[in-house]
Amino acid sequence: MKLTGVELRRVALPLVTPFRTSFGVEQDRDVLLVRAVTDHAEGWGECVAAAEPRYSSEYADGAADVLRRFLVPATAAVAELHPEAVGQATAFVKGHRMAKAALELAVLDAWLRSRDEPLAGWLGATRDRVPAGVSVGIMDSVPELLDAVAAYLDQGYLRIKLKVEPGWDLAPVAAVRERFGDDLLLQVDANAAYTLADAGHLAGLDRFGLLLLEQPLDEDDLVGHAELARRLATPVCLDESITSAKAAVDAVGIGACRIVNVKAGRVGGYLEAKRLHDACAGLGVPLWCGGMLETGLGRAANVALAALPGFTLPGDTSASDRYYRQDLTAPFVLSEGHLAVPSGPGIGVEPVAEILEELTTSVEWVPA
Ligand code: NPQ
Ligand code: MG
Repeated sequence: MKLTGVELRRVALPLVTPFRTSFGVEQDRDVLLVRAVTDHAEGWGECVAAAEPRYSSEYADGAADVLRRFLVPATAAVAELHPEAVGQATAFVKGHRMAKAALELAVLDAWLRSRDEPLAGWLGATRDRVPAGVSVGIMDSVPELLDAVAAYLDQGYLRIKLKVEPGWDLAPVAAVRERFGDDLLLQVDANAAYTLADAGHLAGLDRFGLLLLEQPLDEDDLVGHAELARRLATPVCLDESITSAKAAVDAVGIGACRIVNVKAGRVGGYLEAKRLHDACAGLGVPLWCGGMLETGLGRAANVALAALPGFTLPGDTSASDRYYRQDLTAPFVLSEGHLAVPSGPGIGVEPVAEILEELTTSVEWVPA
């Protein structure tokens, strides 16, 4: 297989409701899509980078720049293209994992489609549906939050994740526990909004029986997380800090976390995510699949990954309508709190042509 060229397409999807986290408020998902055209088949990748570098250092315009100037040319120079070759050909570029992951997924999708093979099976998935959790943004009031959580539970979501920040933590968690009971699978995500000085305050979460506390401290602060973890009964889970399979093994090894949130984009692609899965599953570390407000294209690949046996907790793999009234693909829908793993070749879904055109804000062709 040889690369003919790559299309970099920006698409803007309005969110059904603003999504507030400790790092900002999102109104629209401005997303970079990558379409790999090869001599055998075409494939889609979705870059998880946001428009602004608030969750991580990467952002969509930066990803497009490194793709057009470095990653696509290096991949186009590969004579016998295959999924592993993308990571090898682009290894000279430091960082830019989300950009690399998007290109690797597009090539992987094209390669799997040319072989008529679904992504899930190729990755080693052992299930045909995955349990769905939902990430619930920071709200203006506790009653508003309780209404939102009640609606998600009515829809069938099997696990609730509350976004927290200083000033919005113990009270919302207490209210959700009080209203929905101790059996509700409940966890919180701080997106790095705290410091070690908050350890005593965060220990106040221990009485709520949370599944986990996600990324309380800075991305770079593994040692701080290890110290915090020693002071909490609630298990610490890392998201932003986990940039590779090795980072995950190291974090677990020093006691910085007991649970890992896996996002293929954050670790540089699905191949690295698979290596992370195999290493952590071997250590008995519980995994779950994170989410980055993906369109149906990225969501399809997430659901395939979440079907691997090491993913023992429900993920942020929500239905399309959690985020979008109109998804780019046929919508992912909840059935008894689960999403079906796509069974078609590659990622198993395609954009609906008219919707894709309608939501596209720019298109650039990068020839090989
Ligand atoms: C997390 N996701 O686990 C992320 C954070 C997040 C579902 O909570 C645009 C792009 C907006 C990426 C908002 C969930 C985003 C984003 C939140 C990622 O930390
Ligand atoms: Mg997170």
